[in-house]
Amino acid sequence: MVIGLGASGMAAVRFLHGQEMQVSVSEARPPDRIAPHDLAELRQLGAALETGGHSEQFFRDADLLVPSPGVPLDLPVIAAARRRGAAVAGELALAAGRINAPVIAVTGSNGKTTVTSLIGHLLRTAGREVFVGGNIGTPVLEYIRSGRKAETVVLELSSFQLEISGSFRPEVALLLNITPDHLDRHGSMAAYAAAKKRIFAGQGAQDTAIVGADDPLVMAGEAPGAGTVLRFGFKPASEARVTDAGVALTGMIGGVNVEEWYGLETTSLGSDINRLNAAAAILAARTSGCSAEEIRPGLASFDPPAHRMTPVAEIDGVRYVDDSKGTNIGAVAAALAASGDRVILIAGGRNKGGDFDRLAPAVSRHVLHLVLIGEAAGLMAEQLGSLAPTTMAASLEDAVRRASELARPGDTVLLSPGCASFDMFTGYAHRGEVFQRAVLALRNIRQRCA
Ligand code: UMA
Repeated sequence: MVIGLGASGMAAVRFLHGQEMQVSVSEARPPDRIAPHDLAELRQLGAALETGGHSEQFFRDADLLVPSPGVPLDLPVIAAARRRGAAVAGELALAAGRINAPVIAVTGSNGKTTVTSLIGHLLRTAGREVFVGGNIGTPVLEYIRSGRKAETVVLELSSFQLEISGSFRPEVALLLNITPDHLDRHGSMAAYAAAKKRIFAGQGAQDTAIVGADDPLVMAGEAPGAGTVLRFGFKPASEARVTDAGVALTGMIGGVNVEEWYGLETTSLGSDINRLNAAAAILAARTSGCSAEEIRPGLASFDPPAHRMTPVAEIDGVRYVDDSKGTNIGAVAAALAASGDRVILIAGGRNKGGDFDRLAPAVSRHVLHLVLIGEAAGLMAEQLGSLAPTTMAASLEDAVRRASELARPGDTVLLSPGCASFDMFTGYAHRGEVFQRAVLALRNIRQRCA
């Protein structure tokens, strides 16, 4: 019983069908909101389909439930099926033991897309055949089904995927940081951190855990995994120590005693956050057998993913920065710290259970004006409105217009929402594109008027 018919659900249906299982699908959306080609494919595969909700009747004969990552595990139908002995396995549990190459898996509240893409890029630059997917791009089950043979599989993993990852075992597992996110789903920071740390659960003595040494929640509790632990961070004790200009590597890494320097000043990875991301990725690439000579050109040629502190334009001395991927409080705090002390912050969207109060120190220090959008605008105004003048905007385009009217030369207009996008957009990329279009339209108007 596959629950949810998104990217993950469709991949699971195809995979399970290929394993000669009898597959049913239960989906909350009504049929007129499901893509006709998905409905046609289900018919062709002979999969039974329930739409418009999940009923106990439809789940009655299911032996194995495969919830999509976005499906809450406390649904009554899941609890009832569990009570009568049905197993619950997410896409990683299904993939466990079936991936035909060593796996590097990356999780964390922030930076995981950059680190996953960077590891993929470093390995490719070193001449490896790599598959990059998971929470970004192609689901891991599609890779398995394709029959493709990569030399290394690099996966970005979310807490949702890790919560039901069974015996999934990455040879190299990275936990970058843990800051509040998805608390509406996990219920508490302890449960969220425990889900993240499941990335190490299947590891053995031969495997490697790479951890953000500056993050207290990452470092709390038992040593991660059963194998080698490598640390990255600003702390001197880290194997990958981040400095103002780059990353210094020291210690036993990938079975070799290493003392190396990676300069980042002339690369696109020069910011504090990206030097940390680079340190994590360098450790992963080095552990996987790439040499320093192979890694350095990859660092120099890397283009960071879109919508992550992406400069869009400078208009009349005001910088416009797109951080649409900043969907939680930790990401907004980091974006503000990297944006100076004269920021007009556009934030809001669908609240993921975050406590916006935690942004108070960063807002007091960096923000001149708050411009709020989306479902969470009211709550954000309540919790942060006393710290900076606040404007409510009707849409993202309206927010850009209002921010541009408030901004003076030297200011930064930063979109870093601290929320999911789904109340107004199809995803963070859509939100970022709308922001960029609004900024570029503004530039065209100003140029015509000049
Ligand atoms: N649905 C139900 N019942 C429910 C809830 C949802 O039927 O109770 C249905 C929805 O109507 C929809 C489907 O489930 O049709 C959506 O499933 P999904 O939310 O799991 O989305 P997918 O398209 O399958 O994508 C998922 C990940 N989505 C989430 O975790 C929310 C994708 O990560 C991932 O790329 C994909 O699987 C492949 O593994 C996206 C994401 O936003 C990028 N991730 C979060 C993040 O990065 O913060 C964790």
